[in-house]
Amino acid sequence: MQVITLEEVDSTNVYAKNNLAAFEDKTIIHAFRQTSGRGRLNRKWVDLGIGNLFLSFVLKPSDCFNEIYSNLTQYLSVVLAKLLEEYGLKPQIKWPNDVLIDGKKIAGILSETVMQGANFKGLVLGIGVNLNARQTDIEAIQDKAATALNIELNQNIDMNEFIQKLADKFFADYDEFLNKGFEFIKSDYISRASFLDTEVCVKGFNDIKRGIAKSVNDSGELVLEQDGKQFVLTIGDILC
Ligand code: BT5
Repeated sequence: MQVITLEEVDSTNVYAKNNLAAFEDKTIIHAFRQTSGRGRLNRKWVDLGIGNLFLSFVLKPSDCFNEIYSNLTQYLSVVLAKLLEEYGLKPQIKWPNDVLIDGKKIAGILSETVMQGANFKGLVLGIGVNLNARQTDIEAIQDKAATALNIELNQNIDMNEFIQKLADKFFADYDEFLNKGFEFIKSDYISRASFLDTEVCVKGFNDIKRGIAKSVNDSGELVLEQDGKQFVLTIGDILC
């Protein structure tokens, strides 16, 4: 596992995608500053200053795309949740891959698939974790409640140690996850899920669905019940 460290970059995901051919499988791109961090669906990831984590895993698991790769964000959310538990926190996962502390967002995960024409080239799995943020900067994120590990623990966090632990945990079960898929992490995911058996509204591409979040199926999809009918959602955001 090689770690490439950059002082500043627009986005570790964009950098990894643009230079994918130059990187071996399992390379980690880490930047101290990220000027144009990307969230899902064209949203932004805010850089809360030096000491916060911006990192992308370059993954080249095979020559062709496998559905299981879509669940890597959920795999990483479980890995992160377990790591935060080692720091004494009680993280919760909000479908599909948000990691929250007491309902506040501490991390964001973004997976991007790289294709060349019809050929699958690899994946870039990015993660941002608020490790050392100031409360005043956190409050500047107005559309969502957010927090940081240093704020939760009232102490500074050693970023190198955190990266090492995150990478070790990620790769410890990575091969087994690729063989078995979401089912391999399902119980770990469900036991940390904050949304099951509650009424939720989920924003998809074109609509918002409201209903009871009944379960997460073996493919990691959300099963929603609305007026006695069940819907299976593959992508979306739980808004409330
Ligand atoms: C995400 O998107 O949560 C995925 C974020 C992935 C960021 C990493 S950093 C390394 C790599 N390189 C990149 O360019 N990206 C990845 P989404 O679920 O769309 O959430 C975005 C929303 O989270 C924003 O609209 C804000 O509401 C909120 N947000 C933005 N920055 C935040 C922060 N630092 N802490 C907590 N919440 C934040």
